[in-house]
Amino acid sequence: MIQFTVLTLFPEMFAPLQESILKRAQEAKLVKVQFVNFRDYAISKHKNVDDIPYGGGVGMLLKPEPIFAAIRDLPKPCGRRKVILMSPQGEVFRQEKAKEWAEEGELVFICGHYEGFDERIRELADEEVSIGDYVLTGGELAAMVMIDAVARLVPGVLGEDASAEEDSHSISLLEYPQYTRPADFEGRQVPEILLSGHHALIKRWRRKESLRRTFSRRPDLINAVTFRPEDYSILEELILEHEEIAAWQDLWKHLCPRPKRRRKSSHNPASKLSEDSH
Ligand code: 4GY
Repeated sequence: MIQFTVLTLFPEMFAPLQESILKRAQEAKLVKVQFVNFRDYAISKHKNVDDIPYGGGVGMLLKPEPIFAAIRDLPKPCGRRKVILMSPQGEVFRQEKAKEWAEEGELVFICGHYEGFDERIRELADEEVSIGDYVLTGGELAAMVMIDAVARLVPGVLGEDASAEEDSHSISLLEYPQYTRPADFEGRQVPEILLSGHHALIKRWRRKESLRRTFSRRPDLINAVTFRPEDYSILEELILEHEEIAAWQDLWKHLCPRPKRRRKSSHNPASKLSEDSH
């Protein structure tokens, strides 16, 4: 069981976590999500959680006291606990981080709102993490994204046979195109190879299309790809189909198959001829 604790002024925003796969995971006690509204820890009679910035400037900042009090009031964790601050100034959240966090006992997400945090709130967090280079109105959507990405890695959440592991490997390489029935949809055909039943050729086709997609859509991922010896011939084909790919050739030239040393043979007049010439 992994526990997600969310510090937020808007727990109602998390309704989407009560649907579909995460709903089932919570019913099966594989995942628990709980909310702490840190407004409950505000001390002033108007329950203020924000205030104007020292030194002037626009907008309001979250005050430190309610968030400090909420964190201090959390019950002792059962296992390992990590406190995470949602912020566009944090390290960008990736699959690797989701895998790491899936091993924790409890993840506490601090969701800000308004224009920002009082800087002293940052010391409560073990990590400051962003879902990407854009600014949201609050950390809630970011926390939901991270909870979803981590929860699906918890054993049992995706079901017995479905492996989250397989698609997380393929983050460094984009997925190949997939098709289901019908084989002909209004004249749009499923690639013939997929109907052939030739497993080795299908595997090669999928690898080739994954590589093609990654080069064309996410060239930033290419440096992280581990090329395999059997990729060499695929990559040679791709260069002929997309000249731009030749620019990356240095990444796989070490896989170039060495030409087989031809044995001396009296049945091979060509090799005999070339030997005579020396
Ligand atoms: N991007 N990744 C993000 C965000 C909203 C003002 C601080 C992001 O994680 N969080 O944009 N958060 C801001 C709103 C206070 C958080």
